[in-house]
This record gives sequence, structure tokens and C-alpha cells, in this order.
Amino acid sequence: MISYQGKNIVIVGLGITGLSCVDYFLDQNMIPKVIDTRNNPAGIEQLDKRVPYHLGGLNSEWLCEADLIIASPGIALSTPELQQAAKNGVEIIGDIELFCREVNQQQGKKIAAITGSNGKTTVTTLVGEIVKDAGISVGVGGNIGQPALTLLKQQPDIYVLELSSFQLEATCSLQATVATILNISEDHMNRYPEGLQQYIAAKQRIYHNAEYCLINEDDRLTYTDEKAKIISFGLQNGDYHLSDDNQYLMAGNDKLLATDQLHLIGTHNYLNALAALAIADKLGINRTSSLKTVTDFQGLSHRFELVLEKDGVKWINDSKATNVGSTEAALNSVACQGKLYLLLGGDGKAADFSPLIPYLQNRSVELFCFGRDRSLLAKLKPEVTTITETMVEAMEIIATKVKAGDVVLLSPACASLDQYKNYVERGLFFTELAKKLTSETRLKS
Ligand code: UMA
Ligand code: ADP
Repeated sequence: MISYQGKNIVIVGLGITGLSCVDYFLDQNMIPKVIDTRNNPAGIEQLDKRVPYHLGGLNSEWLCEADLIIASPGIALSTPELQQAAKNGVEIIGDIELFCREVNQQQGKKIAAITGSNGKTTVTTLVGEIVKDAGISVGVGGNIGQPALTLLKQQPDIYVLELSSFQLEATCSLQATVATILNISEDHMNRYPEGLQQYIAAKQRIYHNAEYCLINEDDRLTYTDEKAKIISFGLQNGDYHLSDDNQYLMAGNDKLLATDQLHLIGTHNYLNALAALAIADKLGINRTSSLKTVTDFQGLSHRFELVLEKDGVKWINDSKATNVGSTEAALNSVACQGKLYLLLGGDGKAADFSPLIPYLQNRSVELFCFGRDRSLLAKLKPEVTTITETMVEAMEIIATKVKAGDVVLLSPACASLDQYKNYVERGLFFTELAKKLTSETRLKS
């Protein structure tokens, strides 16, 4: 373990990242200090009694006296108190940086590092499954919800990390075996006052010192000038691509898998499968084994998930569509013979929703907009929009209208936090409500 003995360490944020950092230092018999701007942060009950903490604001004195600050991803590095500490010469890093410094000391460990505006969790999970099924020990973590530092104790041969732009901003020692930016579209603009370019720059950090960079041939924003070995995936072009008719996943001229054999649905998911296969190849996984795992992979809940098909109506839960790009992917992939009832709503994080407009033209669609940004969303196609305060009100109306051939799609293009604990709660609520409302409709008829 790298030693931080004698250093005055301050951890900012007491969520799961902050707690994992506290554990990391306690394991070295070092007692860090902790700050959280919230009065009652999630991790306070689990915090070791020996650790001094400051809640309800940032303690500038502690920050400026620190030798090292570990900032959680939820706290912006542009926060004035952090900027002041940095000006005073205090080093500020994130948990992923602590993790990378440790792994760089270990011989023969491989890291697959995955970022992108959308598809990170799907690809990270799939690569993790591929490695595990090949009989190689694997640790899967990062933004996916398992803090990276907790993986060190397992000592796996391969680490598969989902990394957010927030985590990458505070990381400089990552040396991935293979690193990818799956795609880039606008997200988290409330954290990037300088705009998209600042968000892209954070994502691009993933390629630094990587052995292989996996780029998306169809998305120039994922390209890199790094002096690494470049591989690519894409729809028509790229080392890994789809056949002309989308019927096969291909590597060069080799047919890998027929897409109708996959449980994953939608073109975006075929691209995810290609990216996962490319990563697995560069990790040295046996191709036959990888293909079997991809074929068996069921996809993840709340991501373009068909949760109910009843009386000819499909109800799709895509609650994890928390930005415009993911809703575009859903609208691109949804097959609907009748009318599409699209539920949009929540906190748009200062996004520009207008890229959705072309997907709503020349299509039999009704929009239901709810939550904080409902009025902004309603501007997309006002003539066919109903505005409600909540998703429940919208679904109660939809349930009275749907006919065989129709699709009800929750793909909100927004974060859920204005009305729900998280996207999972929103997705479960949609699913339960769909089941309840369709059974009531049947009783009535
Ligand atoms: N917060 C404060 N004051 C503080 C510190 C945090 O108000 O002093 C707030 C943040 O603004 C945020 C919340 O507390 O709303 C949680 O922030 P955190 O940094 O404590 O979060 P953790 O619980 O440590 O979880 C973080 C990631 N959260 C964020 O990036 C906001 C988790 O990603 C990640 O799974 C976890 O570390 C493990 O690596 C979540 C996420 O929403 C799923 N990520 C964003 C996304 O995917 O779009 C980037
Ligand atoms: P992330 O971890 O980046 O948020 P997820 O795999 O959890 O990605 O998927 C989030 C949302 O993005 C879901 O709505 C999903 O259907 C959609 N999605 C998944 N893969 C892609 C992709 N390659 N391009 C665009 N949208 C995608």
C-alpha cells in the first residue's frame, strides 16, 4: 500500500465514496477528517467514531491546512473553498486516483476503463460478466455503485471500472489496459459552466496513458490524439461493426453473432455489445467464451426494459434515460405500430431538449410531461402534449386511451431527483402503476 503517513488528509463528501476513502486510510492506521456540506449526509451513521467531521458547510480552515484533499464526485472541484485550497498549494484528488496509485504498484493487473454519456453501466456489467464467465477473477466498480477502493481487498486479476466525468476530473494516474468513451452527448451541464467542451475534456482524460483506446467511429467527440493503439466500433465502420442489415455483430469480415440471438434489444445495445467484445478481446479473453456471455446477457432493469405486454400494449421502462442522448436512443429503437405515448419529465440538469424534436416529427405520438421541467419539455411538440404535475396523473390518463399496437414509453430525458429517490424508484413506480392500471382497465371493460 502507498503510505500517506504523517499527512493531514481531508475527505470531502460522506456518501459511499467518502466512506470508502475513510476505510482506506483507517486500514493504514491513519485518521482522516471528513467534511460534508449536508447537515445529515447518508454515511454519517456508518462513520467510525474516531473520525472528526464537519457538517452543514465546507470548513475552509480544515481545507487550507490539509496536505491532501480527497473530493467525492458529487462535489464540484470549482467550489470556491476547494479552489482556494488549491491556490494555497493543497493537492486535490478523487477516490479513483487513490485507487489507480495502488493498482499501478501491483504487477500484471489489468484495468478496463469505461466512460461515455450513455451505456456505461450496460457495457461495464457485460464486460464484468464476460471476464467472470471466462474463469478470471474480476472486480467491477466505480460509478456503477461499488466504490473502486473497495475492490482492492479482493485482489482480482482484472478491474472493470465505470468512470463518470466527475471521477475522471480528479484522476491523473489511470493507466488502463483498454479505455473507452462510448459516446458523448450533452449531460451534467449544471456542473460544467464552460459548456460541452469542458465535459468532453473531463471524459477524454480516460485515454491518458492507456494501452488501447477504443473509440466510437460514429462519434468524433470520442476520438483521441493519444499515442496509444486505437481500435474502434461503430454502426457501419470500425474494427467492430454491424452488418449492413444490422443482422450480425462483426469483427472485420467475421460474423460474430446474429443480433436476433441476443436478449439485448435496440441498435444502441448492439453497439454496447460490440464495445464489450472489443474490450474483452484486448483483455485477452477467449472469444468463444465472450460470445456465449453476450448471447446469454439479459440486459439491465430500467434501461429500455419491456416490463409489461398486455392486451397488445407494450409498456417500456427506460427510467435510466436521464439525459437527452439516452432518450434519443430509445426513440430510435422503439418499434410501434399504433400510437407512442411518451413520458418525459424530471430535472433536465439545464439540458437543451431540442435534439429530440426530429424523433417526434412524422410519428403518431402523444407526449406527457411531468416534474420540474415539464413546461420546457412540453415545447417539443406542444400540439400533442398533456402537462401534469406527476407521472401518476399522466399514466392514469394514458391507461384510459391505449389500444392494441400502442407503446407506453417512460424515457424521461431527465434526472429523477426532483420527485423520486432515484431512477430505480421512478422505474419501479412506473412498472407497478402499469400493472395496476391495466388490471383496473380490464375489470372495467
Ligand atoms: N453532496 C453534497 N455535499 C457534499 C458532498 C456531496 O451536497 O459535501 C451531494 C452531491 O451533490 C450529490 C450527493 O451528495 O447529490 C452524493 O454525492 P457523493 O459524491 O457523496 O456521492 P456518492 O454516494 O459517493 O456516490 C458517488 C457517485 N455519485 C455522484 O457522482 C453524484 C455515484 O454515482 C457512484 O456510484 C459512487 O460514487 C461510487 O463510485 C451515481 C451518479 O449519479 C450513481 N453518478 C452520476 C451519473 O451516473 O450520471 C455521475
Ligand atoms: P450509463 O451508465 O452511462 O447511464 P446505462 O447502461 O445505465 O448507461 O444506460 C442509461 C440509459 O442510456 C438507458 O436509458 C439506456 O437505454 C441508454 N443507453 C444504453 N446504451 C446506450 C448507447 N450506447 N447509446 C445511447 N443510449 C444508450
